[in-house]
Amino acid sequence: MISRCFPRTRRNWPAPVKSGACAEATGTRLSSPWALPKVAAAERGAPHVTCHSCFSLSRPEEIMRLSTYFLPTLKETPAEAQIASHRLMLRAGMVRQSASGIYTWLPLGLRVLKNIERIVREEQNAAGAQELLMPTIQSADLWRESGRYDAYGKEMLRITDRHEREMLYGPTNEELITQIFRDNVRSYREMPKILYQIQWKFRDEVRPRFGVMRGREFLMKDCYSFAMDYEGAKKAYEVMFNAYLKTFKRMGLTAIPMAADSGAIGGSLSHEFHILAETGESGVFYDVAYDELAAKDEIDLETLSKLYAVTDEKHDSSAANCPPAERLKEARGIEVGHIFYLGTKYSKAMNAVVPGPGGETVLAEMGCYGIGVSRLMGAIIEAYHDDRGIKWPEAVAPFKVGLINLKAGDATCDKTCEDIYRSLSENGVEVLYDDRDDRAGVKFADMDLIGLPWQLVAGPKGLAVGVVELKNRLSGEKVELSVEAALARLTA
Ligand code: 5CA
Repeated sequence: MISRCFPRTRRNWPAPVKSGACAEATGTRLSSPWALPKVAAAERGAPHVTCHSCFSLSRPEEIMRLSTYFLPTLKETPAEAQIASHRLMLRAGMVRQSASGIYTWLPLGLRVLKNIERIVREEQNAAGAQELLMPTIQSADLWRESGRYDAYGKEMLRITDRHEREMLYGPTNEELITQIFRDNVRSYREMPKILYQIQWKFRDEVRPRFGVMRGREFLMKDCYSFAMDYEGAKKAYEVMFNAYLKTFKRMGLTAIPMAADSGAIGGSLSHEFHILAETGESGVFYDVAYDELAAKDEIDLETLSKLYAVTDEKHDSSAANCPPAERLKEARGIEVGHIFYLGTKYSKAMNAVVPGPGGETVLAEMGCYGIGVSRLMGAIIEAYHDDRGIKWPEAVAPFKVGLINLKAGDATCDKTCEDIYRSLSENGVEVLYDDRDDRAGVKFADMDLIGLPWQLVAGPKGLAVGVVELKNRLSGEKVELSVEAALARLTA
């Protein structure tokens, strides 16, 4: 049995104690620096101590401990943040601004971003779209083909490489995907196609604000459909439309599809998906019937097209389908998605043709479909928070459970918490363990701030009579129950 040091890149880095004070636990000799030594069950309850100089781990299991997790929370409200989601993302240690509208995603924030991304990806795949990944840097010449290089204006970040070639950081990808399609799809037999990516975009917004809500660098899911005719394009639009409703619903959001302007992307039919929020940047008008429809899973375009829901640029109280004042709601919305029927705007400009059954050349009928993946995080927080912090819906939460040890260092509390942690992990439940030696008030406040759906609290008093406390962050409901019952509730 020897003591050994682990490489500094290991995950779950424990907080070091004073140099030389390392109470190195015993590990067996390892064949590779990445292998984990087996730790006897009896040793698991041993104190968790490490040393500045050797960075060794006393107990190397993969436990997400708050004492070592990189979670720089803030007590004070940052002055620059004007809306709740921005304030809470900064205070909960999820993001940090690197430059105006450009953010670093810290571990807690990144976990949520990945969850949002996963739901978006699953629903795109389920809708028959295929994922690819295009570069962030594109050639200016490609954009000259569509005529958008000059038309796009100052929002586009233009770059010149060392050979004086003009490049740009993609604000969107219609040109690039049309080129890929044009160069690789050879026959009507390969049609239709729906291709998407989840990739960073850059738009040099005049007024980046509200944190990730209107960033300059942001993560977007952009999807593009190619069909042989208008009917095919309309079908793809409808499929995406329903996929969007499902996607937002899975995140706990009710998104209202609004007839919208197509702006810089172009095309003749377009819907924006809005989450209602007082802090939303867009004004919207809609028929109260949407509130009832929102509860449904599938909504067909036919039903929707009869209802009135528009962004303020399109609002017209004299329109035939505009409801009377008592049925018309005026609100503010956060645009989390935007879909467009493009027709042949890009295929015509870039000669994206497909040979039809009779050998004739057919211009591809296109659509494009965007979701603001990073913006969604702000939108979810706007919908789910209180004055103490975030209240994550389970589907996107960074961890499902926050396990609070009220007396770190107490052998019974430590052992119970670690057993609970292990048991939950083995059942696929993600847990963040607050093992810090700190006041209960601090622990409760931090847990409320970061908003994990469940808080499981173990303290010496409760354990003495065999109970822990389980709190639901969303409802605020608290119950005392046995460890076994708590585990059963959380793994059900
Ligand atoms: N080419 C299409 C999508 S394939 C497109 O670019 N559409 S878009 O301009 O409407 O953007 C799609 C979504 O990205 C928007 O609905 C919004 O949710 C998000 N988005 C747009 N600009 C920003 C921004 N500056 N910061 C954060 N998210 C943004």
